[in-house]
Amino acid sequence: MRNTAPTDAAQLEALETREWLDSLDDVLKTGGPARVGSLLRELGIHAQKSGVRLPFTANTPYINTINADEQVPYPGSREIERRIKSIVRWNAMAMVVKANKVEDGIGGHISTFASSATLYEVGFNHFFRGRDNGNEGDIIYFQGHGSPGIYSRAFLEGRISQEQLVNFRREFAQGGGLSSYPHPWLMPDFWEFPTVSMGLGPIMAIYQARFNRYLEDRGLKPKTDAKVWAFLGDGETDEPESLGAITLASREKLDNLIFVINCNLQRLDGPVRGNGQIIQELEAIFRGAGWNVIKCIWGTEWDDLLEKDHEGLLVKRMGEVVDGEYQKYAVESGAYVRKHFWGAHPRLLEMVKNLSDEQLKKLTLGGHDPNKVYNAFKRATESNGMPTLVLARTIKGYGVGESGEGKNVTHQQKKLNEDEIKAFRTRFGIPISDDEVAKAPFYRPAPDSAEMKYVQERRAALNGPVPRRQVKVAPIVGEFGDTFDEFHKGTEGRKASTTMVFVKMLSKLLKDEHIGKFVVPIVPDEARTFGMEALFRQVGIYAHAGQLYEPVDRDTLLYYKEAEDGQILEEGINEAGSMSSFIAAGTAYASHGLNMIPFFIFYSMFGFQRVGDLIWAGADMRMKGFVLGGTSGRTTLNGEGLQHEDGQSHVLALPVPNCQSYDPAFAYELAVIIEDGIKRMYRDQEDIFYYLTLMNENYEHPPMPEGSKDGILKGMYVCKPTSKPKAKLRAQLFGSGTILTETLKAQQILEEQYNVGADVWSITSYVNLHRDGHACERWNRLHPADKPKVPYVTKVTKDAPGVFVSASDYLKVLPDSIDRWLPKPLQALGTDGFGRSDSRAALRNFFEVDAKFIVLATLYALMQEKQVDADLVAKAIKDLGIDPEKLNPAIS
Ligand SMILES: Cc1ncc(C[n+]2csc(CCOP(=O)(O)OP(=O)(O)O)c2C)c(N)n1
Ligand SMILES: [Mg+2]
Repeated sequence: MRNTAPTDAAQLEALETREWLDSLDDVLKTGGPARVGSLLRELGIHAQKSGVRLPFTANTPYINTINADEQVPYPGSREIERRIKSIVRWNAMAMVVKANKVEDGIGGHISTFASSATLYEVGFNHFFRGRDNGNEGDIIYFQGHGSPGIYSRAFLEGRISQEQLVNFRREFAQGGGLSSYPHPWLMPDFWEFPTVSMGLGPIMAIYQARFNRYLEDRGLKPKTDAKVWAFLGDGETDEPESLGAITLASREKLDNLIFVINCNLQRLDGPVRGNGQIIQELEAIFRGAGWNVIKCIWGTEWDDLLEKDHEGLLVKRMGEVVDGEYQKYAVESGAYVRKHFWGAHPRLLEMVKNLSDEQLKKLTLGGHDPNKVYNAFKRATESNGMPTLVLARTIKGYGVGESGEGKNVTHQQKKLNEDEIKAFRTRFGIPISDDEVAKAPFYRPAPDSAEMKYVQERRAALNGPVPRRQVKVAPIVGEFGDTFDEFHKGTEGRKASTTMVFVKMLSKLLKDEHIGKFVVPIVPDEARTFGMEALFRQVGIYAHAGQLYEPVDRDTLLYYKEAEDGQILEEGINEAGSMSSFIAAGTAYASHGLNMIPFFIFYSMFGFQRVGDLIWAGADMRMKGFVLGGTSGRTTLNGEGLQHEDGQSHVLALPVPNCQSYDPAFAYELAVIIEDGIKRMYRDQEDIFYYLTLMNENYEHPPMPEGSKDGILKGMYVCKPTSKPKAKLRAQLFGSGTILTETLKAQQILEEQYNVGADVWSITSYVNLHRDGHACERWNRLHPADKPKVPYVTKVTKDAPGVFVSASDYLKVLPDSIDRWLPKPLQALGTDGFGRSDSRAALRNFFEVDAKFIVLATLYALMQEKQVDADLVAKAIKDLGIDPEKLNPAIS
C-alpha cells in the first residue's frame, strides 16, 4: 500500500487549508453568502478572544469586486458601441492634434480621455440620464481635462458643429469655439459643473448629492433615483478636497452618489503611487469611510486565468506588483510581461503557456472592458444606503501608440506624427484613407448609419443629452419689501451690530410667504458666534435621519433641533463643505428649476482667503445667493488677532467678476442691498452673487436718508452732510463699515475744533465704484468722438468742496482704486498689515484708522493745498495724542 500521509509541515498546512476552504464552500452552498459572513465574523471574534491579533485591513484582494459568475449580460450591441467609441476616440484625438497644428502650444489633452473612453461610453449608452420630458436627470461631473472626449461625443450626437470642434480652445475664432474645460460661464447651454481645478469636483459632488436629498426631504422636489456621478483622476485624489468630505457621504447614506475614479496609475509627472497601489489605497480609505467600493481591475480575458488559479498564486501576484511596475508592463512587450509578471512562479508560467506574447500583452484591463464597466456601474446604481466608488483600472494614453501609451510624458502629449495618427486610425478602424489621414480629419458617419441611429436611440431612451445646461426656472413672484421696510427706520437709539440686524432680517425672510421656503441658511459651526441660534428652533437644522436623541438643551427655548425637514445647513467646522453646499443651492435654479436663496455666513477671514478657488468655481457655475463674511474688519473683531482679523476679503472678492461686494455700515444699507440683490438674482435672473461683510460692533443705526438708495447700491452716498457748509475749510470724508462711526466722530472734531466743514459719505462698495470707473474709461477710449461717460464717483463728487480722506477696515488699495476719478487725490487710511489681539480702540490707533487719524489726514491734506500751515498740523498731532514715531502697522 502506498503511503499517502503528509510528509512535512508545509503539506500538512496545505491540507488543513484545503479542508477549511472545502468547509467554507459547503457553508456557502447550503447557507449562502450571509451565513459565510456571519461565520467569518464569529471566527474573527473567537480568534481575538483567544489572543490572535489580526492586522487591520480594509482591503479586499487585488481582483474585481464582481465575480464573473455574478455578472449580468451586456444589454447593448457591443459591436456598434465599439465602433461608436472608436469614432469618439478618433475625433477627440483629432481635435487636440488639429488645435495644436493651427496654434502651437494651445494645449489640450489626448491621453486622459484615451484612458477613460470606455467609462464614458458605457455611461452615455446605458446610464447617464438627461432631463427631457420633465425627467429628473443625473448630475454628472466630468473630469475636466477629459473634455475633448465629451465634445467629441456631443459632435456625434449632432449637438456640436464641426466648426466648433475645429475651434477647440480658440473661443474667439469665427463661428465660435469650445472652451478648454467645463466652464458654464463660457458655454452656458452645455457645461453645468466646472471640475478642472482638481479636487473641487469631488467635494462639490458630495454636497450636491446631499443637497438633492435636502430638497427631497424638505418636500421641494419629489424623491427620485437620479444619481450624482463624479468622474475623477487617480492623481486628483491627492487633493485634500477630493477625500476630505467622503465621510459626510456615508454618514448621510448618499446612495444617490457615485464616484468613478479612472485609475490609469498616472498623473501629470509620473506614477500616482509608483511604489504602492493606488487602487488598494483608495479602496481602504473609502471602505474605511463607509463607502461601497467596486473594483473593476481586470478585463474578461482574465476570468479564465483566475478560474484556474486554485492555489491563489495569481491573486497573490496581482496584489504584490507595485503600480510603477504595472505601468511598465503597459509599455513593454508580451515577452517582458511573461518574464516579469508571470515568471514570478513556475505554476504561473504554466497557466499562460498556451498564450502567445501578443495575447499576453493584449489581456484587457477592467476599465477598458465594456462588460466589466457595465456591471460595475449597474451595481453602483443599485447601491442601497451607501455611496459607491468605482475604481476602474485603465492605461493612460490607451491607443495613442508607442510614443504615448503608458509613458510618463503622455499627459502632456498634444501632437501625434503621421505614422502615429495612421496607427491610431488602423487600430480603431476609422474609415479614412492613407492620403487623408495625416490631416486627422473629423469623421461622422451618415445620419442613417447604424452607429448614428444607435447613438440617437440610446440617448432618447435615457431622456436626452448630457451634459446640457438648461435654465427653465420661472422668476420669483410676489412682493417681499415689507420684510425690509422696518430696517429703513434705523434702530431708534438702540445699539446693534450689522450681524444682529442681518440675523433679524434672515429670520423674517424665512417667514416670508413667497420666498421663505427657498431660503437656505448655511453655517460652519458659527451660528452662536453670529447670534443665530434662535433659528435652530425656528426652522430646524437639516438632518436626513431626523433627531435620534433628546438634545441636552431640550428644556430651553432655543434648543438644538435637528429635523428631517430642517432648513439650516449646519456644516460643522468646514468652510469648503459649506461653500460646496452654497454652490449646490446657488445653482439649484439651473440644476433643479428651484429659486433657492442661500445665505452662507462664515468668519470673514476663512472665506475668500480659505475657499477662494471654490468661490471661483461657483462663479463660473453662475451661482446665486449671499455669502456673508461675519465678524469682519481688521480692527472690528477685536482680541482675536492675526489669523482672524480680516482686512482683505473685499480685495480678494474684487477679481471675481460676477461677485457684488459690499461693506455696509447701517441697517438700512444692508436692507437695501439684500432686497435689491434678491430682485436682481431671482426676479431679473442676473447670474450674480453677493459678498457682504458683517460686523460685531454695536452702535446706533440712523434712519435711511431720503434718496440714498441709488447711492447705496452704486457704492457711495452722503450719509451725513456737514453742519458747516459755509466754512472756509472743507473736506469730504469717506467711511465704510464700522469705521464709518470713526469718520462721523472725526467730522464732529473737525467741525468743533478745527472749523472744517466735512461731509461724511458711506462707501458701501469700492469694488462697484472701481468697476464702474473702468467701464466708463474703456467705453470712452473706444468711442472717442462720442460724449464721454462719467464714472459715478466723478458724477457725485465733482462739485464736492475741499479735500478727500477715506478710512476703512480694509486695505488702502480699495480707496486707491477709485482715486483717479475724484476731483483731487485721496488721503487713504486702511488696515494693511498683520492684525493683533487688543481692544478696538487700540487696534484702530495701531492701524491709524480712528477718528484722530482721520482728522490728521484731513488737516494734512489741507496743508498740502496750503489752506493750513504745518504748525497747525504738528500741533494737532500733539493735541490728538498721536505718536509720530509709532510703528508702521503695514510692516510690523
Ligand atoms: C488644483 C490643480 N492643480 C493642478 C492641475 C493641473 N493638472 C491638470 S491634469 C493633471 C494631472 C491629472 O492626473 P489624474 O488626476 O491622475 O488624471 P488623469 O489625466 O491621469 O486621468 C494636473 C496636475 C489642475 N488642473 N488643478
Ligand atoms: Mg491618472
